[in-house]
Amino acid sequence: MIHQQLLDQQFMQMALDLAKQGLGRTSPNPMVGAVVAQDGKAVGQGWHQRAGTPHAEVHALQAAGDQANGATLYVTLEPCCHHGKTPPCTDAVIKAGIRRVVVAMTDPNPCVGGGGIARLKAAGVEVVSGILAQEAARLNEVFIKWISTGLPFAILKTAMTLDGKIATVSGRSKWITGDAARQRVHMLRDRCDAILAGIGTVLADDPSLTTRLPQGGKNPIRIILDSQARIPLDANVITDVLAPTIIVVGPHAPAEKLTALRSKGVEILAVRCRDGGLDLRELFQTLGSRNITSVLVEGGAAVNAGLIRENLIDKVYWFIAPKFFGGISAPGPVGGEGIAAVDQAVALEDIAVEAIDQDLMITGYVERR
Ligand code: AOF
Ligand code: ZN
Repeated sequence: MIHQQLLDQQFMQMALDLAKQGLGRTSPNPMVGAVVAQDGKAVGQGWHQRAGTPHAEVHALQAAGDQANGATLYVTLEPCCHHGKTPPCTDAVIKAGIRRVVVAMTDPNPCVGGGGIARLKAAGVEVVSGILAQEAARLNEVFIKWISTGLPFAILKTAMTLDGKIATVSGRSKWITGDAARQRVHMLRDRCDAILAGIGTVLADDPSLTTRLPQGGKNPIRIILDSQARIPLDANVITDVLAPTIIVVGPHAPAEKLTALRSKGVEILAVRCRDGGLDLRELFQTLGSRNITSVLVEGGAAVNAGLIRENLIDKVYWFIAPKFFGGISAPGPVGGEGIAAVDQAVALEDIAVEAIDQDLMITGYVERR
């Protein structure tokens, strides 16, 4: 029995490692890995490579061929039982003669939601669920948030000096952290569907917000919060056409400017205003409904504060460089009005700290209250 459990964990770990090969490429689908095992040996492996293509189970079953008959299938997410862009995996599993299915977690997609497991059991397949469930949920934190709330999973990234500044008193910020830390940010950009910044950042830095890694990478959709449409027509995010750009404006943005922006090929997304700023929740709902499952926020102090206040941030990547900028008026990473009482603080959990050359990277999840 113990032996069986260890074996199950081992194969599930293999399936999780396979799933990770899809990192940043499966949106809006989850990353899924699968292993077909016969007599304690892996005879077929697969992972979901991108949305619209076969699911992990199908690849693994194909690789196993006849050896799938009577075998155990390990899969990091419950096999689907619905007709989406591809047919139900449960049918393929049953047809291949799989005798036992081990899943890490049920599929939070309401189209599936336990139905896949039920379907397998009804067909006489033995099903074990919950092996390495935590690891599987962490791997698909983006998919789980998006499919169950309709909102994108938002990662707030900031780089500050040891004295808590994201720019000098004259507004300069290139660069705060070193090369290796900045490369980590490009890895994040590569796997997020979208990147979001405020107009203040665009006016100050004219960033391109693209992914620059030695091996290339995928550029996220660029989203600029610009309620008055102040963005210059020659800003990099408008002229470089390296990725789609969406300018988010309020109801009072000047119509002529919007026409000029549209003629440059960027999309204008108008949202309501609330509490003196753009309605960020409405924006996030719209992004989610367009299959944007993850957003990397590289905002300035105001954007960061607004998203934190609206409880829209899920995870943070906080880079700290061992230097001081000083200056009372030099900005910190989170602006806004702040809070009065210490017990109102937005807290983080599951903290990890990593040293990257001379810089520190702190990651954590926003504690839901
Ligand atoms: C699996 N294995 O490898 C994946 C699954 O449109 P479709 O047909 O690709 O279905 C997408 C949904 O299927 C997705 O939202 C999730 O619920 C499930 N994804 N399921 O069993 C896979 N990628
Ligand atoms: Zn499937």
